[in-house]
Amino acid sequence: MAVQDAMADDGAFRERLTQKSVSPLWDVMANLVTETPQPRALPHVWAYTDIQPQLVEAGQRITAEQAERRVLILENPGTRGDHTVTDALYAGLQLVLPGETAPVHRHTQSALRFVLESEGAWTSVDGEPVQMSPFDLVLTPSWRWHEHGGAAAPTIWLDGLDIPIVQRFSAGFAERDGNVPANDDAVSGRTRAAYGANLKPTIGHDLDTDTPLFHFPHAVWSKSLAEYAAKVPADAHRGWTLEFTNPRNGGSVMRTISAFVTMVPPGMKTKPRRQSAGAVYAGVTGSGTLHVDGARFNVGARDVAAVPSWAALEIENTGDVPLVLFSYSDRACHEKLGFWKESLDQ
Ligand code: GTQ
Repeated sequence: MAVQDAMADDGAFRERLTQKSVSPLWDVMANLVTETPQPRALPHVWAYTDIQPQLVEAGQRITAEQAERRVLILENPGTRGDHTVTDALYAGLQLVLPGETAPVHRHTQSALRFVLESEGAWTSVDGEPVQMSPFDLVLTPSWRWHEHGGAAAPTIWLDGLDIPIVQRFSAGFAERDGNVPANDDAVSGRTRAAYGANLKPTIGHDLDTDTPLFHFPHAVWSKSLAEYAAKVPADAHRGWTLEFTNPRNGGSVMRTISAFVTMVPPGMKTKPRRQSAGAVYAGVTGSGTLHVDGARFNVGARDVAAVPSWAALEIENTGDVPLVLFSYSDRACHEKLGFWKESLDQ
């Protein structure tokens, strides 16, 4: 008789195990130790034209002050209600209306903002303000005080956070009161002046911290990406991809989250690539199709897509201008913890 049949017959034994808060590994071994990642998240695209009107309506129903953060969470259809976009990451679309402020707070969770619509909105990090223009990347690393303010027009950005990771470790702390320490160093443009040109101050130097540079303007990264594309051929699996880095150590832009920009020229479809990290893509310019494990998802400017761990991804430019995508993933964690794997199909 097979082990499992013998066990199945013995209901009394199983009942005793449950009462004693133990369970048989052999029931679940194949689910716990899988040959390849088995993400619960599904590939999915949120069309901006679908979600943006819901966010505008939210703007009529609740103020930024009341909500603390006026955000519609992108709930992955495979894990609805878990508040996750991939198995380990969170995504949301945040709206700040003219004249509003999303109040200052800080938390363990690291956050990035990828700006979708803005005319002069701002975020401040430890008191230092930056202007947010469309397709800028703005970071609020772990435990930094941050607040957001609206300007001339409604402002919408994509929030990317490591909320599920912090939740799994039950490591979350937050402070909301107004006891923000005065930061005399918080002069607009200070971190860009100190770190923005491949130079760094020789004092106050700690390799082991999050990036001091927290604003990566679209005007700067899009120029680098275009110049890179003019100098080297597109990679068959990645097109042209550049990673945003921490200028102190060259590593991922935050300790838990990596961020990238990718360009694929008209007529190109990349070859299938799998990575152990779960990723979120946002359209910047052009139009294309993400083929995820063979299923097709159309993406254009401001659309957001979830690509779960180990899904085979091909990026096809279906238009006649370059397809540019921003992405973030939990690769930073995978690399630090020794989990990172990638597979390139021919
Ligand atoms: O802007 O600080 O989407 O704390 C979720 C949690 C945004 C924020 C989110 C947050 C924020």
